[in-house]
Amino acid sequence: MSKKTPWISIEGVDGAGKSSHAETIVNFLKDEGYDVVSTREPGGTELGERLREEILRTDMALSTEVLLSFASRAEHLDKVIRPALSEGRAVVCDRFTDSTYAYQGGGKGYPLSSLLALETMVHGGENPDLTLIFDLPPVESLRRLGGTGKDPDKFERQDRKFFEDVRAEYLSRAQNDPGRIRIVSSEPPLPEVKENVLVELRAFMARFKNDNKSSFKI
Ligand code: Z5A
Repeated sequence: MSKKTPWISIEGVDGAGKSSHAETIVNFLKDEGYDVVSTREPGGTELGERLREEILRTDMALSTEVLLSFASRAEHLDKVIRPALSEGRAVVCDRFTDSTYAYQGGGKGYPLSSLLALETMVHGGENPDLTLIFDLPPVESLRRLGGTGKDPDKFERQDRKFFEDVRAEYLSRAQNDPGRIRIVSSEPPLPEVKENVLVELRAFMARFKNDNKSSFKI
């Protein structure tokens, strides 16, 4: 039997600290002995990166935005995620389907039942083994983003109410799927958040090895 390898996604409102902690997660998995593929959504493939530019920069109908997000995801699963996992590599994905529920569902009001139908079509039962949501009140995330000097994309130009709705949807998903989704508060200083990330990763890895005991036998 081939060894099952972990797939971790990271989520959160803009500026909540995903990028700041992605490296910690990758290094943790490397220390556990895995080859790690680090990837992102929208994007992760050549076509996905082209779709990303459209999704982030072009004004479009909400259903178009949803369909392009899932199109990027279909390509990503087919070309990057499934091959990596089946070759025994671990995957760290900066955003995945929880983002679509949070931004297009919670933030923009696209029906969650339609998102579920698309999720079922595009990735069936496949989901990350662990999702870390970096949680931060929007007032603070907007303050942090204001300090980056980056040209804001169309999501970053949304108002505080939008980010509050995005955050609420993330928190609701975490409550409904506590086995997969863990919340990490991004309010404390970076070193403290990093330590909390490591606590979550150690607990996850112990569960993951236990749940997949048979594939860890040599
Ligand atoms: N999107 C969507 O709508 N639907 C979908 O299905 C998918 C995505 C998949 C791009 O995502 C957009 O795509 C996203 C949703 C949409 N909305 N936007 N914009 P992205 O992940 O590429 O972009 P982002 O969310 O804006 O990520 P980011 O700018 O890289 O932010 P971050 O990774 O969460 O934060 P950071 O760069 O690590 O930190 C931001 C700043 O805060 C930085 O200066 C840090 O040094 C600082 N920071 C971080 N943590 C701390 C702490 N603890 N204390 C103090 N300062 C901190």
